[in-house]
Amino acid sequence: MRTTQQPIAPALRLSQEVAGALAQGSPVVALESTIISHGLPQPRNLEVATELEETVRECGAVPATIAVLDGVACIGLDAGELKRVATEPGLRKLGFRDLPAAAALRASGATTVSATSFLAARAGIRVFATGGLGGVHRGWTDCQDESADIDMLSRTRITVVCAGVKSILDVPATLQRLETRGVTVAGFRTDEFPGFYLHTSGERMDWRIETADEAAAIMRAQDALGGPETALVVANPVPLAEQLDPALHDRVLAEALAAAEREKITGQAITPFLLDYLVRGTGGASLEANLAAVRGNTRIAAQIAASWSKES
Ligand code: PSU
Ligand code: MN
Repeated sequence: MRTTQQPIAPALRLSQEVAGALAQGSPVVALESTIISHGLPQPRNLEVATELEETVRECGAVPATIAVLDGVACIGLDAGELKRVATEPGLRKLGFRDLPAAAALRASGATTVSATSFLAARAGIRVFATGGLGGVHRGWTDCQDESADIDMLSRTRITVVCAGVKSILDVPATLQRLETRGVTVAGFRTDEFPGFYLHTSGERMDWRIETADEAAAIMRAQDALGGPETALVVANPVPLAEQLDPALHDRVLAEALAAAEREKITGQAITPFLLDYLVRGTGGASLEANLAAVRGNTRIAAQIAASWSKES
C-alpha cells in the first residue's frame, strides 16, 4: 500500500490526517466533490458534505473528500476548503481528462467519480463512496454520451459503493458496458441493481453479498488474481421506506428529459441539469432520496474500508 513515505506526485496534496491514516494502514474512505458542487442545492450541499465526513468518522474511518483547489489535487479537505467546494461560484466539474489542464492552469474544480477514483487510487485509498455512478445516457444512438466514470472504473483498482447508476441514464445499457469493460458488480443485500432514487431499477445482478467482509474478500481476490486493474462496484440500494415515489419519479424524469432536449442541454451540463430538475419537480423529495442513498453508501464504504484495513 502507498504511504506518505513513498514519493507522491507533487500535484497531489494529502491532508495530514489522511496521510497519517494511510501510513498506519487505518481505514480511509474517499468522497467525491461533484455531488457537493453540482449535484446538490445550496446551502444543503455544505451540510451534507460535513455530515458525510462525520458519518465516516462515526464508523471508525477517516474521510478523504477530494477536489482540485488552485491546481492542486487535494486528498482530504479542511472545513474552509469544503466550504469553497460547496459555495465557490463557477467551480468547475472535473472528470479525469480535465485533471492535467486544471493542474497546469491552476484551476479549481470538483471531481467526478472518474477523477475521484483516479486520485484516490493514486493516493493509496481503496474505498470510495458516492451517490450514483455516471453511465450511458438515454438516446446514445444519437449522441454518444457515456460517462467517463465507466472507462475509469475499468482501469482503476478501487471499490466504489453507490446506489447503482443515476436513473436519468439508460440503466440496462450502462450495465452492459460495465460487463464489457470488466468491472465487477455486486449487490449489497440485493439481487436487483438499485435505481439511485429508487430501491430497484428492475435489472438483475449476477452477484450478491451480505457483508462488508465479503466485499473485502472480493477485493483481495481481485489483487490475488492479477490482470487488469478493474474496480469493484458495490451496489447498495436506498431503503424502500426512503425511496422516491416511483410514479412521481417517472413522471418528473420524463418532463426533465423533455426539457433538456428542448433547451439543448448536452455534455457535462446534462447530469446537473436533470438532477436539479428532479429536485424542483418533486418538491425536494428526490433530494431526500438522493441523500438517503449517499448516507447509506457512506456507512457501507466505511465498513468495507475497516474490513479491508484489518485483513490486508
Ligand atoms: N452521485 C450523485 N450526484 C452527482 C454525482 C454522483 O448522487 O452529482 C456526479 C458524480 O460526480 C458522477 C457525475 O461522476 O455525477 C457524472 O457526470 P457525467 O454524467 O457528466 O459523467
Ligand atoms: Mn457525459
